[in-house]
Amino acid sequence: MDLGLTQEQEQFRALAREWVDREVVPHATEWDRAEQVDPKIVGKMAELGFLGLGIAEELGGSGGDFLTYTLMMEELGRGDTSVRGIVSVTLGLVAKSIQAWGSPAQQQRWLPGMCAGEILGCFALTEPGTGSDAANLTTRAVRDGDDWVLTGEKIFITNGTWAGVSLVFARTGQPGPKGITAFLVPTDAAGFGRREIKGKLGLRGQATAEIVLDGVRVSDAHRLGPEGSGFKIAMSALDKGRIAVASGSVGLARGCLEAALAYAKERTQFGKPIAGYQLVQEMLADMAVETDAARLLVWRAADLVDRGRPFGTEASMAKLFATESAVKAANQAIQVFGGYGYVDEFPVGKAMRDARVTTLYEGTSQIQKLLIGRALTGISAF
Ligand code: COS
Repeated sequence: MDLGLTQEQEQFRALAREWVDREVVPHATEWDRAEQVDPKIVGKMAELGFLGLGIAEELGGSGGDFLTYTLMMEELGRGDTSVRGIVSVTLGLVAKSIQAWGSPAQQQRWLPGMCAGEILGCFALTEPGTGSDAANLTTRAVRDGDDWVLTGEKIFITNGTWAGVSLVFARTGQPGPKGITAFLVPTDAAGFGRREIKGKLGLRGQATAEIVLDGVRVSDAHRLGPEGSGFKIAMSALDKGRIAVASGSVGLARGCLEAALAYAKERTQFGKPIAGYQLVQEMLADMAVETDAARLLVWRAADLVDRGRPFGTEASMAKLFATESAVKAANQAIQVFGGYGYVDEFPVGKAMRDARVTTLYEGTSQIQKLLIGRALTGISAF
């Protein structure tokens, strides 16, 4: 067993780390207050090849294995979960689904622009009435000659108002998972309405939207994969997406640990730095152990992906542990900072608000536990 990174992976991580320190960390608070990251960040990430990682070079991507992708997620997650989300949805959920399931014409139409940061993607699965129970979604796509007409509502869609292409999951047949088909819908299509959801607890820099499809007409050439395969496309994207969320959460937890450690060495109470007190060291030690353990779960899942082995259960374990650990780490970091952790002059309050969503999206902690339970027992709770 070799838990070391290759020289290429080390170099990539160093580049991403330095870039995040320069381009993301200094602005994260201001973007959080403004409820919008600077859109220019997208082009800057594209220049470094971040938005094409794992996409074939002939389609405008920069290649690279899945482990390298998780290294990028960790660094972006350390800097700002909103920025990490823009990439993990555009690249991880949408572009990679197009690469895996798309026709050559669909790949040519969307992927070079997505890798160049000119087109963002959004993943339109969740609906007002179906979150965890995604197989029961009600958005409909009805065949009309060579076209499909889509009608329905989607909610909590990351990049919703920024995206140029929306991967929409709609019902085309029977109830349940086998009646769902995926479509690549240009967001400037007539009848495609979107509204940004404001007032979120965290992830404020990222455009989260409600989407209304009011008779949106697309040709059959916009269908992604075979009819009835939409649920499979969504679930296989989410399997890898969950590793990305896990890795971003490792980054978030590491950011909290680094901030708390630096602060604890600086802050003096009762005549000595608080880092010298055992109860503070306990919090720092807990954060360090859980962050490292979460990273090892992420790397194991990523390694399985890279070796072409089944990884779904390991992805669920990584997501469950890393996201819950990130919430704990942010909470402990606030404890170390005391009153200063409660104002946004320091980054840990934002980390707490941002961490909270990670146990909800791309499958709640409860869904991950039920998936792990099903793998252990062979009995499905759904
Ligand atoms: N990869 C590929 N195919 C998958 C799959 C996966 N991870 N999971 C299920 N499928 C396939 C199954 O193989 C099955 O097809 P076959 O009968 O041809 O084999 C079909 O999809 C239906 O499977 P099943 O009925 O077993 O569905 P599940 O029980 O796996 O799914 C849960 C139920 C609750 C696990 C699923 O709906 C889920 O993950 N919900 C959470 C949704 C979510 O994460 N939402 C967040 C949206 S993004 S913010």
